[in-house]
Amino acid sequence: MRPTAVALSGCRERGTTTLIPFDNLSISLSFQHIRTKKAQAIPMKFIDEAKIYVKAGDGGRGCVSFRREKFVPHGGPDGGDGGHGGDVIVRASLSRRTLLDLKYRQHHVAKHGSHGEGSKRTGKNSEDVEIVVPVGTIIRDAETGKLLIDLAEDGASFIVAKGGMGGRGNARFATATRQTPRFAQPGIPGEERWITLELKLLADVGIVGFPNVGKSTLISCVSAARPKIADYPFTTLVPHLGVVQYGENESFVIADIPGLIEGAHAGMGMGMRFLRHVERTAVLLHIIDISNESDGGAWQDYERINRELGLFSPDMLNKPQIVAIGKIDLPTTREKIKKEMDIFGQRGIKAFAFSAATGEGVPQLLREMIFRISQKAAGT
Ligand SMILES: Nc1nc2c(ncn2[C@@H]2O[C@H](COP(=O)(O)OP(=O)(O)OP(=O)(O)O)[C@@H](O)[C@H]2O)c(=O)[nH]1
Ligand SMILES: [Mg+2]
Repeated sequence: MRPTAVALSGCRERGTTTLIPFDNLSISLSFQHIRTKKAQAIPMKFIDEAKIYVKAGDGGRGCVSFRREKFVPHGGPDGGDGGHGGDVIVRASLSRRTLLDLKYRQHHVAKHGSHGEGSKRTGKNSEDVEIVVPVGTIIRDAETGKLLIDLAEDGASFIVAKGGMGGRGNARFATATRQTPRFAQPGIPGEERWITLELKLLADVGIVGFPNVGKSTLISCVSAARPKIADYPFTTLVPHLGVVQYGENESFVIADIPGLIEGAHAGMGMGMRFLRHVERTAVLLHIIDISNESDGGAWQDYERINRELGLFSPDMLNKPQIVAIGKIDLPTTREKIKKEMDIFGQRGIKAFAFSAATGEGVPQLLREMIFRISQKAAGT
């Protein structure tokens, strides 16, 4: 097969472009200078939980009316029906990234249907109220905790409060034996409830690891995502998604979340709050940094992070996990890399080695991610 040139979007400004053979694909990677300065941009507030009140509109009242016209005897009942109350609908859209809007606007109330009128005029139906949320939002009834819907696709929508039907007017109740009904139906009240919304980002690969290991550097090298990168822990404070493009028109989504530390399950560091964003990924990419002399070794780090993952949810440990030791451009890492990788090998785990700074090992890592995603999709 003819090699295909693949531009991995994102490798950034002032970078040099290199072509790296990737089996029968060649991936064009541009390697940026690793940024050590503090990023200037202030990230948008990332809100991934919200509780809101929704109330649909009541149906309009049916009308009691009788036709009264000059020279028209026996006019009869002509009260029209009430209009429908508006629904409250939640719709998922790729245009939203967080639930921030809902943090500031808690009440979402649709209008009531108009009342019916004489001359059999039906009341006007009210418009629905639409709440737009990011794709990956899960909605529950706040009182019972019951799952209402998982809006996992762009454009998916769900009625969280159904508008009431309009009441029937007296014209509807006329029969041969009851020619002058002096009653009509009231409108049905619209549904109301409190709901909770929880965002769980949808990505194929989720990056986990201790702070400062180079998670954000990798995602910014292989995708257009631009998380803050700096030489101190907890640089990343909110999750970031990046789209990695490969092949003709194929892509997968990779998520960078804030670093974990030992005791995260008990709230240490950033805690486990953001782990839910990699809960639904097909594959975990576990990045380990051994460049620090004082560290206890890659295996120890690997076990510590996995312990935290398991404490968050045992399911996390059932996910395919790719182990990758980063920063192999650094002499301290180079010295130890073979020994460290052997330790994984002896335990039956294939560890990868890469440098997001020079690009060494990145294509192999990407190939493994693509392979594991496809394996998961095929259910193997
Ligand atoms: N030499 C070298 N340095 C790297 C490499 N990858 C990342 N770094 C540096 O390591 C530091 C941490 O990188 P980040 O990408 O911010 O690490 P992180 O894992 O996202 O950190 P947190 O967001 O704090 O969890 C930065 O100073 C990077 O420049 C690499 O491959 N080689
Ligand atoms: Mg980071």
